[in-house]
Amino acid sequence: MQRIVVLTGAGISQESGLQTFRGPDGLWNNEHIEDICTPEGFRRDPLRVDRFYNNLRAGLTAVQPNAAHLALAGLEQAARDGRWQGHLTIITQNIDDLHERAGSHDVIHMHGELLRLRCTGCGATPAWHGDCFPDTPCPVCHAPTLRPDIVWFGEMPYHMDTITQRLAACDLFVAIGTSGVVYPAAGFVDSVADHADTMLFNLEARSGPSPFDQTILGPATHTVPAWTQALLAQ
Ligand code: BV8
Repeated sequence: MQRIVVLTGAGISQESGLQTFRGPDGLWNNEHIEDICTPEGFRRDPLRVDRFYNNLRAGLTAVQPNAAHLALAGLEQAARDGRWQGHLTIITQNIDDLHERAGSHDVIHMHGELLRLRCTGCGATPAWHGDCFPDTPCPVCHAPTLRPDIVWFGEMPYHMDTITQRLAACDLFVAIGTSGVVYPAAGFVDSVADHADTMLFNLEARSGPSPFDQTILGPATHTVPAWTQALLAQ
């Protein structure tokens, strides 16, 4: 039984039309990370942060999963059908729902989800498809204490216990479309190096020595389907 853990970043959703963070038209080119993607930034100006994520949330309805998302969903389906003797876990840094819309079920959103809010009053995490503002009442406790259910810098990523277990048990770790800048996700490859093979699928080579055994360059919609098809042909 092959146990594969895939870590995805913004690059897997780029060809669906969603912006990456640090590319030529990166999301962070126009915003200051510390003003948007930190609890301090939210405390300082909650309306600015709510508007940023309202805009991203509205943009989700205009995009579709791409061939890379679909290839990973197809691999998970093949395991369910018995066509592949393996187990696939997707850990995503992305807050979009494209893995789920492609048909993947075992998806761990370590940085939260755009289509969910969190009430800092009662802890409720309601699914949310519309806009949220500082005075939007929590649907459970009715207090105006809702925020995006997203992990900002300085906050604990979600599901770290499960992630640690899956990484410890895998025999192949695959990173797709991530710049390897943000921790702890960027350190996963080092944590598996003693017991798993590692592969990076990325549009361009990263600077400096690579911690990955293999690097496959190119757009994810080409490289990922080729990889999963080869796996299923084995
Ligand atoms: C934490 C929120 C404690 C949602 C995000 C100094 C050293 C080490 C660490 C730190 C440090 N100082 C501070 C830290 C911690 C900090 C950190 O890592 N800072 C960095 C900047 C140094 N991390 C944290 O604060 C984290 N929390 O550490 O808590 C802890 C630690 C361990 C265990 C428990 C607790 C919380 C980090 C979460 C921040 N939230 N997003 C949102 O707004 O989206 S980060 C955001 O950027 C993403 O979520 C993602 O994780 C991250 C990186 O983005 P990528 O996905 O990699 O995208 P990027 O644009 O950078 O790259 C895209 C890549 O795709 C490129 O390489 C490109 O070539 C490629 N690509 C493009 N197109 C394609 C493609 N590839 C293939 N095909 C294509 N078509």
